[in-house]
Amino acid sequence: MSEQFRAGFVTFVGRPNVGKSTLTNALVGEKVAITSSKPQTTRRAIRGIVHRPDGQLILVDTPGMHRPRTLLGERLNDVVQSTLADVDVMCLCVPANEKLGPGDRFINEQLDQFPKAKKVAIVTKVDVASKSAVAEQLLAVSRLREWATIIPVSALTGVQLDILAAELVALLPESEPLYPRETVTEEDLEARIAELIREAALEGVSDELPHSIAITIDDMVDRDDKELFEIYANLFVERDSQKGIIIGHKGSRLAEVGARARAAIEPLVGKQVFLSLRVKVAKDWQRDAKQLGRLGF
Ligand code: GDP
Ligand code: K
Ligand code: MG
Repeated sequence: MSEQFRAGFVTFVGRPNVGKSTLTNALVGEKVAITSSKPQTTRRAIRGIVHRPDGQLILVDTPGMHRPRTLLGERLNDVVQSTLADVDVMCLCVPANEKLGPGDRFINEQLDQFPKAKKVAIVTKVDVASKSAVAEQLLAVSRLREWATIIPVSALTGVQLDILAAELVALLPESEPLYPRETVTEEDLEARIAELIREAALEGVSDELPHSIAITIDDMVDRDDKELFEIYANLFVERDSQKGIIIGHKGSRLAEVGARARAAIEPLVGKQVFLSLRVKVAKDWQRDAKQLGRLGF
């Protein structure tokens, strides 16, 4: 009575901050996508891989669909479009604690462009909503379209995560595993480290600054002789005034960013980390094609 193994691609879409990256990490069981309370935290299509006895979920975490305002915004939308072209299941995430709005409806309508993908609705953050609010949200969501299934979850408390994973696997095609058991993400180490530094830098900055921060890595040295992992990184902002904010009084803020980043990177590399973090200005890089290329977009 062996059930067929299933494997395929699943993506979470939804407005910024509805919990897509947190859900990805919770399902994978490891931090593969950075999260924060700031919009535009996710800039790349990250694949987190969930291994289960019944199948393999390859999670594609998108930067989110929004109307582009800058060249960076346009590039991000291109990433979303090409990522979504061949996924098996698309999950619209809406938080339990906020009424459905035009943003949710806009993204729901975008799903029509991908008729082959199965559509699932996920009501996120049920830990911060009352039972009746969750029920109301489930009802509102059910009216948006015909869903393969609608599932309420909390990535924070883990409520219903196993059921979500099982339901998603059931919607995938029969297939051999697509990734080896030990692989949890396709992102390389350098990209993950850059993202962890960016996450550390995002904490505590005001809402317009996150869009202006980009991280590049000049060099990584795994020193066998010293039990030390050295990272030489740059933190780019767009204006001189932002440089001051990031560095803080007598460098205090930058020191905090460095400490937070090191604490996040050390479990990943399994070693003590030395981090050199230089703050640089790349004037208006979000709107400049050449600079976008240099920063990896
Ligand atoms: P994304 O922009 O959709 O990827 O959202 P994130 O995963 O970055 O999460 C945005 C914010 O919501 C963060 O502050 C998370 O800690 C918070 N969050 C995510 N999932 C949950 C959840 O299940 N419960 C609660 N209470 N907060 C959550
Ligand atoms: K976010
Ligand atoms: Mg995200």
